[in-house]
Amino acid sequence: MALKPKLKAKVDELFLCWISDPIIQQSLEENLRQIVASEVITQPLQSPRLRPESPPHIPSSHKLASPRNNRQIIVTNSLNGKENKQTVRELPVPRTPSSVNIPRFYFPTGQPAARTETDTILKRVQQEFSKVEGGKAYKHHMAMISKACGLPVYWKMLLFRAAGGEETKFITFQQFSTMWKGVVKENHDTASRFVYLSQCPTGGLKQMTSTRHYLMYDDFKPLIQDIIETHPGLTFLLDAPEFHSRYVTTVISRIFFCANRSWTGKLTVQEIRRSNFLQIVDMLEREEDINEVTDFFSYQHFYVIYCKFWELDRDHDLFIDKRDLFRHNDHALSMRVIDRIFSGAVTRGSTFEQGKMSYTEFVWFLIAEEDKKHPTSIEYWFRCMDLDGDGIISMYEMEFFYEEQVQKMEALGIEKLPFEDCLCQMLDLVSPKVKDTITLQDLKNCKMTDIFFDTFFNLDKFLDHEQRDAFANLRDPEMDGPEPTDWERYAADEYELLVAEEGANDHELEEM
Ligand SMILES: [Ca+2]
Ligand SMILES: [Ca+2]
Repeated sequence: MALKPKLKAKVDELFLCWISDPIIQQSLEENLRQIVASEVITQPLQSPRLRPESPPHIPSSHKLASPRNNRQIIVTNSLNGKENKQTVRELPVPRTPSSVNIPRFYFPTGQPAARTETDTILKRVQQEFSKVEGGKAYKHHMAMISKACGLPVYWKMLLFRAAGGEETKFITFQQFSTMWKGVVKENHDTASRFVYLSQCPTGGLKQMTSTRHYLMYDDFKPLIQDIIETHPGLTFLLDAPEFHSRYVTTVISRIFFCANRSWTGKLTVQEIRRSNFLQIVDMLEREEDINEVTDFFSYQHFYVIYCKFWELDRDHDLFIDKRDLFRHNDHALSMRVIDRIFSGAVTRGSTFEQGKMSYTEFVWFLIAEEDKKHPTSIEYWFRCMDLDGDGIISMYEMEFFYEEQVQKMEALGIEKLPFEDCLCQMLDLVSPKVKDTITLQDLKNCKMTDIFFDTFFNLDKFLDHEQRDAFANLRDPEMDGPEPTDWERYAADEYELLVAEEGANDHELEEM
């Protein structure tokens, strides 16, 4: 068979190498001499591979055990062809890090508790059930059962529903025990138990077909409705059921604004763990004045948000359009930024409706507008200003928004600052890592994002910042307590104004 060209070249090369070997040449010369002299060839040619200095071949009858193989191997005895079982000396396995016993350290649903903990809890709960008539616990018994579980009082509705109480109107210890064992089986910390319980269908855990590691808006409704119905600070709201769903929506929107840092509309166990939400739910049972709970639940905050929306939503269909929003705060916002808000830059998914802003979206808008230092607000306005979505606010984008501010200042006869000067001031304020381009991180590192954003789209506040004495707000944290956020300050001021307005209206009516 003809050799393939490449192979032939290799054989030629090897042959040349072999024939150039001085020992081979010497041997060949000697053999040639012997042939010519008709002598017996005494030194047959040897393959260089069989020269004594080459390592010996392993006899084919001896197979080496794999170093990883600790089993007995079968060695064939080449002499009699019989198989002999022979134990090959096991190679010692070096101690690798993987064989060291590292305790488990990643617990996405929390660290499992000892079995005895569940038994202790169930024993305590059983005692509570023994106190109620017929062993039947109704809604109003659930606070003490929640406490017996070592949980905050306002988890009571979640426990009641999960045990199937929504359908039967009461629960027994047996129902509770089955439910609780199901909860603690896979969920070992407070946040994961909260998420598990909150997504429970009306019929209870026994009807749950699949579980999620996140919560959606509606999952919070039973908890907040129960807070309306049982918190001492909200008793006055019981007589106004038409506002219940507005209050619920407001609280849920605020929870998502603060805690859903991924903007997905799915509040994960991790996000809940990182937020202060569960601590606030815990705090509710110790604070009778709901307005002191400024995170999420304050009635005054709800009142301000809802009144602000009501003023803009003239036909009261719970949606506002661009023109409505333009009227907010006496046309303080620029049309260009309003266009961006309505473009879907800050609301996406199934809730987005072209040209319309829902009440939920308004809650986000108002908090972002009044608290421009909050991380979610910074992201909100960054999304609005990053027109091309490339992750940076460029000079072009800043100029685009500033243009409208200049037009407004001209119309009002106010002395305007040229864009170049404004740009210098803003770059000084933010001091971005890379010259002339502002990233989201740059803004998050900056302590004065309110000034930055107001410069580009809220003329009233921009002029306010210009005139404000930098030292006017200096305060003594030891004397005045923790500083309220911009949002808390705004909500408190607006609430007073709204109440004063209402008082004046009542007075007018009385005089008529
Ligand atoms: Ca409307
Ligand atoms: Ca951009």
